[in-house]
Amino acid sequence: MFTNVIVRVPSKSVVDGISSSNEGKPNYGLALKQHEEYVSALTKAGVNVTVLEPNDDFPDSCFVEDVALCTKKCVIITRPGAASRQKEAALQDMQEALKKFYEHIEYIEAPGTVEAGDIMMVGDHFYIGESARTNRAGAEQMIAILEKYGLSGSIVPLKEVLHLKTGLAYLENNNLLVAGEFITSPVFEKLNKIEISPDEAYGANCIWVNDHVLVPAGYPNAQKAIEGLGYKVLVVDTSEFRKIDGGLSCLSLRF
Ligand code: CIR
Repeated sequence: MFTNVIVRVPSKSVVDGISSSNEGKPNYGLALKQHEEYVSALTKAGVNVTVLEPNDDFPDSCFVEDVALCTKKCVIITRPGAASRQKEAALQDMQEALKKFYEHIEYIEAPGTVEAGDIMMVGDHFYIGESARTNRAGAEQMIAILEKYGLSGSIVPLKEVLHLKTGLAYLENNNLLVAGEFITSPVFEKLNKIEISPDEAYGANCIWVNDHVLVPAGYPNAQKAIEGLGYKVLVVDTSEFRKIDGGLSCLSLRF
């Protein structure tokens, strides 16, 4: 069960977020509206939402998932690999919000880099994508911290996707949505893999929140597959965040 969620309202500078897509810049007004709808879907799923103020200095700062790994024992503040995002993790309002919930706070240190969009929790185990943003030193530091608290981690080298959870979503109950390079990956063999087709790959970035699953709007086959597993689906439009490579999971910290 998740009780708490932290989000950050997108700033006007979100239009300059890092992007590898050719879909143009986000519409700020629409991004704000979609963010509000995201928060209300989370509220429907029964969590308390802490909403942080927008920060214009960091165009990608609404993607709070990347700056911390929240576990049931401790929170680990990351050190993002994207230069423009490195100082996001140290933002005071985020640190203060996390301190309200966590007694144990750990930090990833140089030369390690980690963005927690690369980390997927499955029970007490954490799969860590080694990516353009999360390096081996960062992943190893993360595993050492997790082990200190009786948790575990393992490294999954990534080939194509930005972050591990760009192509994977663990929906609890052994169910894993998989897209792209993860469909054939032997790493997740023990889980019940639900394949998301290439034309709906973005739809693999869903989030489980207390028996509800938030699913992005516009991915009907992914949505049907998730409904077929018995979850209560909440559809949220994230078109403006998709333009800057962001999805549903990136927009919140859940714990
Ligand atoms: C970035 O490139 O960092 C942002 N434009 C998107 C971050 C997406 N975050 C995530 O997948 N966890």
